[in-house]
Amino acid sequence: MSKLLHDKLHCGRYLLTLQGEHFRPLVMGVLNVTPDSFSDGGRHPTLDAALSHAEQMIAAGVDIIDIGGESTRPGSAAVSAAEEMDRVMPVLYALRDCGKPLSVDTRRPQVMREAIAAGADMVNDIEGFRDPASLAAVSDSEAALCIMHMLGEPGTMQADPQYGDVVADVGDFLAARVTAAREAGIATQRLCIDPGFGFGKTLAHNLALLARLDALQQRLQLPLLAGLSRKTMIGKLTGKPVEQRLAGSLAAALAAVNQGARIVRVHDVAETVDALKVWQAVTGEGAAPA
Ligand code: 7PJ
Repeated sequence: MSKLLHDKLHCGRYLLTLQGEHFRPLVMGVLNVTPDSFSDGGRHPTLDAALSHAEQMIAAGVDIIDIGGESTRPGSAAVSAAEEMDRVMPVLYALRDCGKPLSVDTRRPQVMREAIAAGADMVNDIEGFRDPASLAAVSDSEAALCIMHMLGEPGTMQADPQYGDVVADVGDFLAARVTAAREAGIATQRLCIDPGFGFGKTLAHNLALLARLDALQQRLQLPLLAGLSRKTMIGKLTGKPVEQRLAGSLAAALAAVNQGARIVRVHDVAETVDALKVWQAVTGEGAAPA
């Protein structure tokens, strides 16, 4: 497992161990706050559903909760800033004191600012903070940044993506964004990187990145976050629809941590936590499970 520049990720109110004796891979649980057509008809069905989902993730051993109000799946339509804020902010306020770091998955500087003011510990930007206003929104805070690579835009990114060498190209992009973040006054201890599986990548691109994740992490010496859960690449490999991708997603998460990923972003927290306990007992990486 490659060495990192820092032992702990400075994540708002929290310090998360990234290497050494007490390290174990961290599980980021996805909390989608999007209107549910199958709601039970409560007064705040979207909020209630999100909070009970968060409760389940906490009970299952989640390390970071990633709150998202905008769907960025390939081909998805954009939501307005007001709509995104209406979805995300009540969940942030409600979970503020839940004891787990809260991440906000957003591309909007305005949402970043409001979220940090409300207590968000991390900002996860699928655009990798390319917008200078996004770096400005997070610079004067303690929040961690997840800098993700995406080629193009969610609406069109899967239309024939091209790279020279995908690992080198993604590394170049991430290195440039890390430099920009440092120049904006953001401490290295607040940064993690993400190759952005499925964001402007073919199956071959995704597999090349997964197989060489540790090379990418070694180049930047920053903790790497991998999001593979239920993605199209799992569907392509298994022939399964999205609701039957659990086993494939667990295999992908293990492949990622085996390649040095420090954080995995997943939908199925309980199952991933179990898989990682077994992986860790076998590989002897970091801390023994309690
Ligand atoms: C990712 C993400 C990912 C980070 C999404 C989905 C699509 N943020 N947000 N990394 N994916 N950092 O979950 O399928 O891979 S939304």
